[in-house]
Amino acid sequence: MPNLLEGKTALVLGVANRWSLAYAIAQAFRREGARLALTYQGDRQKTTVEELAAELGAEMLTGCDVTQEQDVDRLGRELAERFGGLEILAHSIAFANREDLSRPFVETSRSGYLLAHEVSAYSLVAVARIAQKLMKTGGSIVTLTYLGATRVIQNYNVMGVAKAALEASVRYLASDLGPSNIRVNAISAGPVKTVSARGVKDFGRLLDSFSEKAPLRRNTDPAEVADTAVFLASDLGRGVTGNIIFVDAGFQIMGL
Ligand code: 1JT
Repeated sequence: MPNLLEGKTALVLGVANRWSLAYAIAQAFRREGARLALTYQGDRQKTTVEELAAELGAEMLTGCDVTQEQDVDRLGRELAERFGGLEILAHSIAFANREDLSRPFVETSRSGYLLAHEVSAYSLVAVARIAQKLMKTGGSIVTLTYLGATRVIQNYNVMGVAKAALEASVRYLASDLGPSNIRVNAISAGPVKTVSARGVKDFGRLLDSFSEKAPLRRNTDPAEVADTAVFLASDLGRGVTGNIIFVDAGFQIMGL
């Protein structure tokens, strides 16, 4: 089913390396004929993301630290100059301090709590504001979340609280931007062995118990998360906004 995104321009935030969910999403968008713009977070990621951007045939690559308002504003201006507008925005960014994903949640520091929320939740609001200006004939904003937003999942801790804020932000943004024909949704992915997740305590064990319990008896493949992002970004998803779609091999329906 090629060309579902023909004639559309997509901004993908959060490509850090080949294992990033954002990379799988950018690949799928490109496969479907979208023009691509990517951002990288800092100088440390620049070279890696430059290579990936070239492989993907991205037409724009720029640095953007979402905690810096001037970076976000500059991103908006560069997109306007290069493409004149935007139809798709994929937000695949999160951060929490390592120690906040291993110690008891009650030990979360004020600064760790604020940092996780700023990077993982507020950033969606900041980029939605620039998208609103660029998406003149409507568009689709997609972000990534995780079950830890609504259930207590050992060690997910402050990220779960930040994802709860992100999911609520999806609903408020969907309400604000709906009249401009801009849809806002989240994909709740099952755990994926990305570079960020690899450093998480007992992550391998979590993946094993996940695949034992999930109805499909396997883990989540980044490509299937990406294909759901294509659906939401394409006209096939035109009636869907403010939703959290689970792409998790069915894991979240299970009780015991
Ligand atoms: C971050 C990290 C956000 C890992 C993430 C994340 N969203 C999902 N994961 C995977 C994950 C992590 C834990 C978990 C289950 C899944 C790493 C740091 C940056 C932000 O716990 C059961 C901890």
